[in-house]
Amino acid sequence: MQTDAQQFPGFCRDCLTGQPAGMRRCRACGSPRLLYHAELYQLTLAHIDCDAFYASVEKRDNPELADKPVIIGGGKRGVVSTCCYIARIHGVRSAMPMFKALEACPQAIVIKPDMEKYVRVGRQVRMLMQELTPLVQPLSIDEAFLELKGTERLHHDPPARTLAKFARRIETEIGITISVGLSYCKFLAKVASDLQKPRGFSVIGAAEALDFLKERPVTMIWGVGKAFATTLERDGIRSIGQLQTMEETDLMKRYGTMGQRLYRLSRGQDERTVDINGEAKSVSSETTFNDDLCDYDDLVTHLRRLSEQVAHRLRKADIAGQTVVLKLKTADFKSRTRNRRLDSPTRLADRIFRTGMQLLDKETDGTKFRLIGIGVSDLSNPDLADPPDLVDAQATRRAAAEAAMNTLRDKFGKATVETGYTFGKGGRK
Ligand code: DCP
Ligand code: MG
Repeated sequence: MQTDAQQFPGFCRDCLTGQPAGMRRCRACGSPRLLYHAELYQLTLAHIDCDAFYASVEKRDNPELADKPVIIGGGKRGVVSTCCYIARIHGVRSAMPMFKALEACPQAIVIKPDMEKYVRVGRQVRMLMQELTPLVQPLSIDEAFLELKGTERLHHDPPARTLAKFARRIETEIGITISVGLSYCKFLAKVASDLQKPRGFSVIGAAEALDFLKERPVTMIWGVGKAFATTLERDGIRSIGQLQTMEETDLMKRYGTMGQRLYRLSRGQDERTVDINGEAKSVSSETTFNDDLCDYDDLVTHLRRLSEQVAHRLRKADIAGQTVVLKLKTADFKSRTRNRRLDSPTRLADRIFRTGMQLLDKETDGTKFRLIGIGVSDLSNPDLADPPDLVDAQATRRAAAEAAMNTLRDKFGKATVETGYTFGKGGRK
């Protein structure tokens, strides 16, 4: 007997019935969510990302919220962690200060993040992913790459259908929704999963890769952040199509190894495979200054903010790190990296920050810097992180102070409480 996949060029994402070419609605259930693509049954590399993850979990647990705009955040930093798609219609976005978000959407319901719950749900999703294939590479709490090559026999279906079934299963068993990107490489699978959110399923095949990328902005390329995009823009480069016309040697001369990445990814060439051990080796945040800085206090202000970002990302990825890494780049582009290994892993902004300050202290000798970064390596699971500190009573007090501050912030909102270092300048102590 022929399978649906052999017989029909497409299928329905709701009931999985195979569809003859050109259908607009499913011939069995009437759903418009049909999937067709010339390479549909050849592609095997997927990226899966949960939709409005924290907000979806909260909506699942409180059905009264279903049709209301929901914002998660307002805890420690007074910013939006995420918001549901209804709140997004009003312009609310992740990382927006809470007061701005509430200006945009005053009727929104704000919920404080419950990290433990999100970590638990994230793990459940991951366990179901591992039933599809052993080749799962998590990237953060709510997303992963999956390689489904060779799973056809196990699932009696090609990867595209297996993934659609999986999306249904997450909805019924976990109660949240996901978006799927299917392609032949990691770069485009990740791009694809973002194209149709929420409840999306997008396919980017090898044949269309060049055309698809041509009109897109360079920021779509993995590794091109704001600062690098500005550099490219200064050189007149905005679209990936422009990169497609440039020589590899030219790009490498201009931008070093990043130039090589631009060359390859702009052409849809990405040989990276799904690597179950390939989780990040370090987590860091850095910033390039508008004007070079040499003053310790100025640098410390940035360090505090960056440490909080790192701690936030560690929590989001459910990991901890034991070595703190300070990175500096001098005005004449020389890099300095300084490490210190802690006696236990950490995910606390305060510990990262204080270690960073000690490392920075030795470097501020009048040298002008154009960039500062802070991060942690030696990543591990967070179970052993930040044990109650018996030796350093100071640290315990600071942790208690941090907790008390968080409570105050949650109660009175945004900038009521700020540490001496983010608000105004801390002194060198
Ligand atoms: N997150 C956060 N702060 C940010 C970005 C994200 O706390 N600046 C948290 C909340 C998100 C979760 O991480 O729910 C996953 O991040 P995503 O970038 O995948 O965002 P969402 O899942 O919320 O939305 P999307 O549907 O765009 O994936
Ligand atoms: Mg997500």
